[in-house]
Amino acid sequence: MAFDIEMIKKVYEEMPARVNKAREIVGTPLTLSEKILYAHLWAKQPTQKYERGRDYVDFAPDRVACQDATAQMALLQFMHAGKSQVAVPTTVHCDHLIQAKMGAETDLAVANKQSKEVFDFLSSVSNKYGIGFWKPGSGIIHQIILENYAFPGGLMIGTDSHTVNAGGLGMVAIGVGGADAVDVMAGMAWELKFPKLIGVKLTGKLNGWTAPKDVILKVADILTVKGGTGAIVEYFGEGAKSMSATGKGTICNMGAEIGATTSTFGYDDSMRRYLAATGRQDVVDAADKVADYLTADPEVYAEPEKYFDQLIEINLSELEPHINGPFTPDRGTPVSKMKAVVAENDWPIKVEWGLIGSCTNSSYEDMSRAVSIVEQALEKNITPKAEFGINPGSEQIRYTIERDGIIDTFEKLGTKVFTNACGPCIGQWDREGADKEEKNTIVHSFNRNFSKRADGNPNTHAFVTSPEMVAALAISGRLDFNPITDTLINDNGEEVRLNPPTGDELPTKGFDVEDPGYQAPAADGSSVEVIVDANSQRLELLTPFAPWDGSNITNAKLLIKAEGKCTTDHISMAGPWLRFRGHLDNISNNMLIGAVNYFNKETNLVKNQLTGEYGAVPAVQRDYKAKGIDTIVVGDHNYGEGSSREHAAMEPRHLGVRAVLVKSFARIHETNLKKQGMLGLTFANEADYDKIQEDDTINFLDLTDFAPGKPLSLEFVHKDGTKDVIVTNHTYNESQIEWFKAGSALNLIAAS
Ligand code: MIC
Ligand code: SF4
Repeated sequence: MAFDIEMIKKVYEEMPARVNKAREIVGTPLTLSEKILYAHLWAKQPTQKYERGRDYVDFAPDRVACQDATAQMALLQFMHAGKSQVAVPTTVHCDHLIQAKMGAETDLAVANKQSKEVFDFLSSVSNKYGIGFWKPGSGIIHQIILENYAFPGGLMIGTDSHTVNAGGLGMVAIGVGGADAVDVMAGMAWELKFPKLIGVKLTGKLNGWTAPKDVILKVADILTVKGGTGAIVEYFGEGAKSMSATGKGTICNMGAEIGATTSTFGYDDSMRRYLAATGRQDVVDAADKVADYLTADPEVYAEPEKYFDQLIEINLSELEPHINGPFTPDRGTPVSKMKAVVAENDWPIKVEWGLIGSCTNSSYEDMSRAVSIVEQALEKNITPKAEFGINPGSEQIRYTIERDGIIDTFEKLGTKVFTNACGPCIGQWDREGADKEEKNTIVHSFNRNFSKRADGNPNTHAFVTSPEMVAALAISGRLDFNPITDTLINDNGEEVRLNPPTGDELPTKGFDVEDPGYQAPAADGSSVEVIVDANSQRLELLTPFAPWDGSNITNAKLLIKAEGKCTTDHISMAGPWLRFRGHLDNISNNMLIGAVNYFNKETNLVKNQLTGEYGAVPAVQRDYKAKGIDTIVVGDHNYGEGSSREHAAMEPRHLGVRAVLVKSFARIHETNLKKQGMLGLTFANEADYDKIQEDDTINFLDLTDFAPGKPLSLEFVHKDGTKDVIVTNHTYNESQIEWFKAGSALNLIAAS
């Protein structure tokens, strides 16, 4: 479990010279993000200035993290890379495949049985290739990374969009698809378009009911789900310093929900305290020697408007608790407006469940502040009106909050303590009655609230808020309850008020744990065998995708024109489908089943142009594939928002979709499409989306001249014989075009 202090010291040793050189080349004082990025160039010493939002740059990350649901595909790909060991420290975390139902003890045992094959596979691959393995029940990937591996000034990638959580400890940590992780594990450079920079200046101080979560709920409301695309969000100011490291983690975590590449904070005392409390005083000692390099230059914070591409200012003293939702994390409502907004909309007022946990909000501080509200309910004799569930972020947190009586207090209120894992956050929730699809409201401290996400019920209205607000709303049982102004009637018929939450940033008696759930890899893994049963329904070895045949794609059919929000949850749903994440053919049966068909407004019902009949998207696509007919998918804005799951790109690739043409892409998904040898295109003229008709046949006119910066023209032949030529843009550079030609990026690695 060693947190590789030698590697960290080396990063710090090399940092000053590289940053000083970068400052000279860039010619201005540097932001923190620039310092970290320039200190991690693949070429080591900076030799040129990179244009933000334009230049693709090769980086050398310090570390890779994978979670079970994405690690399967990442490691199946890595097995093709022909390496005996991973080239950089890497860990795998089992957290997504554990369903929440009865409570931790039973649920974990069930998961260990049901997903044995997958856990055994991940454990043996990890053992073989030198990867640290965190067993089921050890905790949620991002919490474990924060507790053990994250360090100020580091660069990390992870096969999960919330890898960005590690910004809470001053890292640049970025979510990627598995194929990107394979590059780094195989010892190659990792490519990223040099991000734009958004500065968020935090003044004032959080107080009363307001929590770090409210900062990001507010930022999401301002920037929307695509406002952070292609940018790093850098937080600074007095308000930043006054927040705990885990609170900073919460803010960075949900930066994924605004599409940001990542978010980060400068090194400060809160990070020192957290590192020391988690047994890493030596990281503090090493970081202190280069502290100036772990934060932006003072000129930047003095005149931020000069150095950031966009600047936002939030006064924490005036910030209100927020409740965001339903169905999208950027629909923010301050608590004082909730009564009016709930009444205006047809949202069910009664709160059925309050869930506290997920990688966003499962720290010791979160649990202790939430329990301070629960304690009041007990003391003031209030019976909670909703059910409660919690998922501690790690075994270390669970053990410590049990020792400190926090679990006991939660349980007195009838709370279900689920496994230290993702659980309901990713639809791993066997919620009683969800199949009835009744309209209802739940509140949670998670980050995402897309339709069907938590319990599979499209009519569940999920609202995202801070853990302490979840506790208050669940106790009151009302979505429009404002704990700052409203009172409750207790069991004795008295009017009572909930006082603002209190809690401890870190456990006063220190963290404690008996068995954190870690398995170190074999020193020499060459004799370790990795077994995949040929008849398995859960795992399937990969067959390489075919290379491009060098000709234009012609006579392709439109598979679906997706309307509105089309997140990775719509493209490759999680929940029950998580079990097929290691089996490409099986999971392909969920391809695009959540996307809304523009022509009939239905999900999973598209026209098969060959038969004229309507069928499920995967079935119709399999029919085209069987007949050797190519297809394309058309979509709206921010297509592929949300998860890093590359299944959303591999499934269409596997089933024979050739191109995805949309108004705009989410970053990770666009890269995933490129890596898997697909064409990801955007309308040069957004209004052309309207020209696409249900019975269209598509001909590429100039794919044979595919080149960086050169638009591609597609001819859409309509049913009545008329045609529209639509010009599309793309962002493929030279090497990415090679991935397309080779059939996938992995085919290129395997060939070398
Ligand atoms: C999520 O929050 O949607 C997930 C599940 O953690 C995903 C990864 C996955 O799909 O496995 C993510 O955010 O990248
Ligand atoms: Fe797990 Fe939810 Fe965090 Fe994704 S967002 S890593 S599913 S806890």
